[in-house]
Amino acid sequence: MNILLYNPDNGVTRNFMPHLWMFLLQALTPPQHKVHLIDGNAQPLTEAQLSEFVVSHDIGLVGIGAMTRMAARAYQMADTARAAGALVVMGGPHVTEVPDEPLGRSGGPRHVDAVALGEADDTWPRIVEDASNGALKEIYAPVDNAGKEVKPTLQDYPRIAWDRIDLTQFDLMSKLPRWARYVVHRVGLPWKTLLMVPIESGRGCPYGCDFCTVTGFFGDSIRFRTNQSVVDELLLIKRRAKRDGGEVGVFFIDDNFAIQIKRTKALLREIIAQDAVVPWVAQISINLLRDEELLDLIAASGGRWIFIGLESIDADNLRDVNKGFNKPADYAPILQRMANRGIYAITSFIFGMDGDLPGVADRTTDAIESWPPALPVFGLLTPYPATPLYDRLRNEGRLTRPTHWLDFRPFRMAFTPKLISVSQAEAEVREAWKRTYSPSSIAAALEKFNGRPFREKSVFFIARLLFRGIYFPQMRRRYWIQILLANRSSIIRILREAMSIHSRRLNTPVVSGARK
Ligand code: B12
Ligand code: SF4
Repeated sequence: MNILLYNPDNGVTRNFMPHLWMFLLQALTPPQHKVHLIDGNAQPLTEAQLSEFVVSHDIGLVGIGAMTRMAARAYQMADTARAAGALVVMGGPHVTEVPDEPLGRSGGPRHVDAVALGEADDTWPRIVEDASNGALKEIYAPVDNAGKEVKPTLQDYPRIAWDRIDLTQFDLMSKLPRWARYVVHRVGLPWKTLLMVPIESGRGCPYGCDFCTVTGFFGDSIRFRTNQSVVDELLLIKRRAKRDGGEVGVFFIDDNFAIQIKRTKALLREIIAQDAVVPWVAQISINLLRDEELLDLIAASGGRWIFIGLESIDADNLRDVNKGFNKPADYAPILQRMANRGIYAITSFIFGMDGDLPGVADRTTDAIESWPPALPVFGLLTPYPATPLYDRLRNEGRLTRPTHWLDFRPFRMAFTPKLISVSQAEAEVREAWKRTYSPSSIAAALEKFNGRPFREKSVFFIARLLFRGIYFPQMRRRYWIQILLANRSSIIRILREAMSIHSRRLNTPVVSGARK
């Protein structure tokens, strides 16, 4: 049977890296079936194109995965695939949280033939076999014979063939126009390709923050792959980068990469010992980053960026959403200790919390500007189904758009906050993005790199220009021209610095035979 695994786009933003689930399920598919992968974030498809693909490739089964914000688009594409004659199964966090919705049991139309609940590592091969035998069931749940939920241990994690997979659609370099590639090369980043590959080393986070689906979905039972299997995957990726003459970065997509610090340190030591070091990004909560030995190991093993859910600079807000383990007083010193080692933070903030007042954007941005340079991101508190936040707001009668995902609108509130109006909360988030990514703010952040290696500064600059694109439409050439023009002073300064480093290098006499 021919299978298509498809991740819809949301029509608004782009992701910079492929979704892991499709590569994982491909690796778990019984070998007699042929699997095609399309990630709509990198390769947007219209309904007509999807239909044409299904028919021309004789696709028997389409597997669709989607975050809540992509649900409406996913259903639209599921309808299209079914109309083109394929069976459709959906999986992932959203349909696990509201399985009746895609199955048409909650009053709306039916969009899928089957739903895979929870982690599908063990159920996927069964789904494929049932579909190819014409015996697809409606619901697949990861349970044992007694009906008890079984979570994959990850001890026998499959080998994902990163050395053979075509990742052209995710090459960040290929997305840049030729002249921009030239600029990037001049600032000291000489790669032909630049890929970001998702890897997981473990699953689960027990912290249970009220707005987060992770504890409910992956459970509070934390599971890890063996260190060796992670190291082997890194070595595979490293070999690929060498072969392509490019750079490959890794995103450890674990929800909280250092949740068991001892295990994380052991993994990082193995990465260093087996020379599996590649530049990497991970998500770690700030409380775990107090550990200086962990920071040393992160730096030595290639860790460059850490995504940290700081959420708020207000301790009461944090307690309200069950994230009181974040201590705002810790933020600056921890970020500084990271920056001293060349590790920078993607700091994530949420507005619209119950303690937020008008002006929260300015207060938060003032704080951010007093810290070491980072890539801040801002969102609105969003009640995802099956989270404690969703249930609380529903019980309090505060949900204004209880099925907000069926009418996805980026940066729009779905409930009424307490001390701030809906429109004010939405304005605050716009203001925070505008101020933080303004050319003057970017220039000020670059000043903070004095004394640090030039490469850190140039990578930071490029990342700061690109990163916003994950959250805002930045797909058209017009946006890029605007951004580059607005930041021309910083670009010129960086280019001048690159040239002076280049000419200093050319003028440095090479002492024959000297090796250190
Ligand atoms: C990496 C990641 C990102 C990356 C990008 C995604 C990418 N390209 O990989 C970045 C950082 C950009 C990102 C951004 C956002 N993310 Co995110 N992200 C994740 C993260 C950490 C890992 C995803 C992953 O690969 N997991 C590992 C794989 C193996 O698990 P999985 O995807 O769930 O797949 C398994 C099952 O679900 C199932 N499955 C999944 N799909 C399918 C399909 C089929 C057919 C089948 C059978 C099975 C199946 O099988 C898989 C194996 O068991 C998850 C949390 C998490 N741990 O999952 C959050 C998560 C997916 N993100 C989330 C959110 C909310 C966001 C943002 C909206 C945050 C924000 N407010 O800005 C943005 C949206 C950006 C955008 N442009 O749309 C939520 C989604 C909640 C929800 N119900 O939708 C999650 C779950 C985290 C959370 N805190 O709750 N994210
Ligand atoms: S620490 Fe992060 S992953 Fe863990 S429950 Fe909180 S928000 Fe979710």
